[in-house]
Amino acid sequence: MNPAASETDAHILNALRHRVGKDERAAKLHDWYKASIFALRDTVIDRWIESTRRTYEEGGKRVYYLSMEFLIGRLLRDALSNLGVTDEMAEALESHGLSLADLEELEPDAALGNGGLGRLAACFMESLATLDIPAHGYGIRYVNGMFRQRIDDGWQVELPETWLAHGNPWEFERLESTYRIGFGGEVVAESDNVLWKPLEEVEATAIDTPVVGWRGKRVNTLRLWTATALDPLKLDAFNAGDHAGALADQVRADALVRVLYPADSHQAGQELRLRQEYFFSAASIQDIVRRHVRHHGDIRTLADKAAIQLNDTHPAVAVAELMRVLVDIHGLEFNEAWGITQSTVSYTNHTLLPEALESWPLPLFERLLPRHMQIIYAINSRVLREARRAGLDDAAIAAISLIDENGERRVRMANLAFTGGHSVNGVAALHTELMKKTVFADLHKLYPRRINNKTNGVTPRRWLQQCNPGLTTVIQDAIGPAFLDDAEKLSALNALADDPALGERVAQVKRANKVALADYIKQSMGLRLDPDAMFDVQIKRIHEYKRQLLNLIETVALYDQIRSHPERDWVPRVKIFAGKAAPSYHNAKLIIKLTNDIARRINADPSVGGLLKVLFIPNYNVSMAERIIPAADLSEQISTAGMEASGTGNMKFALNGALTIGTLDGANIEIKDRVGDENIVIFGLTAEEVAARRANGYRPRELIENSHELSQAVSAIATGVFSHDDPNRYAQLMAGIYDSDWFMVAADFESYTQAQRAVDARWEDQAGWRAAALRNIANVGWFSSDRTIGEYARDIWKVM
Ligand code: 26R
Repeated sequence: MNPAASETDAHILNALRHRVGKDERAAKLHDWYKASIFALRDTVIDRWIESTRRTYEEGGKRVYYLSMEFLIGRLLRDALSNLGVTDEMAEALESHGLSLADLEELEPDAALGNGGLGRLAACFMESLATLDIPAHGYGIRYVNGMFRQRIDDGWQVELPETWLAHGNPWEFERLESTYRIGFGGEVVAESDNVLWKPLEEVEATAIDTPVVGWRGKRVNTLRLWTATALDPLKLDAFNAGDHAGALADQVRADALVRVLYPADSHQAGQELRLRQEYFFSAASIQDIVRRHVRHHGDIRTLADKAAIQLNDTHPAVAVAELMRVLVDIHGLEFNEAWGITQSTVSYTNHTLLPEALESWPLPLFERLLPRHMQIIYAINSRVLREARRAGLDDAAIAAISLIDENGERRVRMANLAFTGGHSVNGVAALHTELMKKTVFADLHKLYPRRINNKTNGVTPRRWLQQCNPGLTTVIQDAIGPAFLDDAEKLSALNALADDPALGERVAQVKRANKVALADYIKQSMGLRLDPDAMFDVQIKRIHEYKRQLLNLIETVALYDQIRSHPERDWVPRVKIFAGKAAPSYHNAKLIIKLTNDIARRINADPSVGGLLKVLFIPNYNVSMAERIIPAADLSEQISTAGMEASGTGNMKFALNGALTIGTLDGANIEIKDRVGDENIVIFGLTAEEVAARRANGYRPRELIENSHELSQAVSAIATGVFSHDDPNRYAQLMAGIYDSDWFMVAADFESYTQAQRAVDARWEDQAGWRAAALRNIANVGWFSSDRTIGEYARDIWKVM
């Protein structure tokens, strides 16, 4: 063993004996797993303490990223890789006949998020540490994160995921960081200031997880809040026989941190969700203010030392909470407090879908947060007076108002977040332009300098180096290691894109990744895949705007074509789907069932002769993405133009050498601009064309009836060809396409099938495909979250 490995080995054995309490002769795999994490964790903690000391000594500005979701996934491989100790850990374990890969599989995914927004927060945390920016992430320590998806007879079934069941070696409780969080009650006047007297209170306690940056330069903190009742067990009630009553407060506190809301499409307006939002926002604001006062004395310098980024509107109530703390507790004048709040806070918007924009019924908001309601009225009167002075008309003023007066009155969280900060950013160029033209048009008129763009990015550590070590080695052999520290240096591959030897090596790695995925699918689903077929992948949340249906209808049409023209040179394809549906989203769940119905039929049909396979991989999560993306040939990014704010999966696929078939939506546009028109397959209506079609009375039925291929496919699904057990199962779903087709599936079908046949033609020219794959890898380094965070740091937070 080399010296580093034997030192690691000694460390593991010591942890096994003294922290796990096991003799190495009796240790089971999960004991070794724990011991390995404990051994590694010591190094992490040393760097963590060193980073924290340095931050205090330097006394500079810190970034606070407030997010209801952090979809971080597993941490073992990430920490090993970022600390550069993977090889010595693997070698130490091998000396006991153990494989590091097996141990890694024991770690549960930390799935404290739904999808794109939560995963972005996780990539940002890693890049903040990598760029050596002092930062804290603030969120909720959900006991049950994203649900586990099981597929029963083709249908999604949701089960609780118990990621904490066997303890979490990465977290540290910080009892000294405990705050009281109030709900309800009333506002009373006391001499010359007002005071909120809450009816209920719970305690929020910090639980910290270290976040290791690349090369371990800095370790930052992800601080997640958990809840405890002030009086967790009322002994007198218990002794009097009222066992439930004695525990009632703790049950209510537990509920706050019990589950992540699994909806990413419709805001349901549940009271518990608003309570969660306030709970973590208020705890975070109190923590930030306390740290500031302790280290800098004067609360009025807050904006010089703290930048608070709101990840969507979920923490928007932090604006009102900060105002409350500044005015009611620190005694500042309203105007001064407002100036400090605006200078400190900024907000990122992640969706334009009207049904996903948060607003709360005013009576609910007022009952739960009476003082915050007063503050929001006060903010609103300021903002509306400004609007009036600027000469805006009544319609514009109604749109700017923090209170929606159409029908039942509601508090608009986006307007609160927009007005409460100095920066409002979109997550891709098109999305940012659409923000200015649609939801925020009037606010943009009033504050024309506030909206700015920060195109999303992904961390190349997790999404290239860790998930695709084979490709990483090939790239390093070709262009040297500089790209490991600066992903934009991948551009050196451009000069080698047509080198057949390099193309061959990249293709070998891709094939090995496909074989590994096929093995996994064989084991877990019993399905045999041909690794030489094109792996065509659409993995993301199931949503009508993401148009899994367009892909499925095209799959059915292709199936028809293969059966009618078996003599043609069809390119063998494996169509891979995965993703979760919000439990209350009926059509999304039906789309999962349809995928499985189509898969069963096609996979069992000998007449397609193995040319087409369809599969839905259950329980898509971060770890599953890390397995699938390196094995993909084709990346499906086919949302209705104007509806996907950015997308980040699109970036991960391109970075791993998949070609994209996509619409001119979100970051696809910027990917096209960087990889070049010849290295991506674009189809479909533009966002402007979609808007024009909708405005001019779109008639999908005519379109469908005029296309033989499309009408065959849609009517086959509608009439039960894939659902003999329930022929009407998809009648309504398909009627939606005939009658309204809001997502323009029919309008884009022709263009999509043509694009797919163009993809086939490219595949036939393997040398051309490999060169295009290389040009994708070479030119998407810009989509590193290091670049994105660099822009936030310079333009919004002023910390670089
Ligand atoms: C209010 C509640 C129901 C809710 C709505 C929407 C909860 C969560 C969401 C998730 C949304 C905001 C989301 O994940 N948006 C995605 O953000 C990614 C990161 O910016 C984008 O890449 C992606 O396009 C966008 O859909």
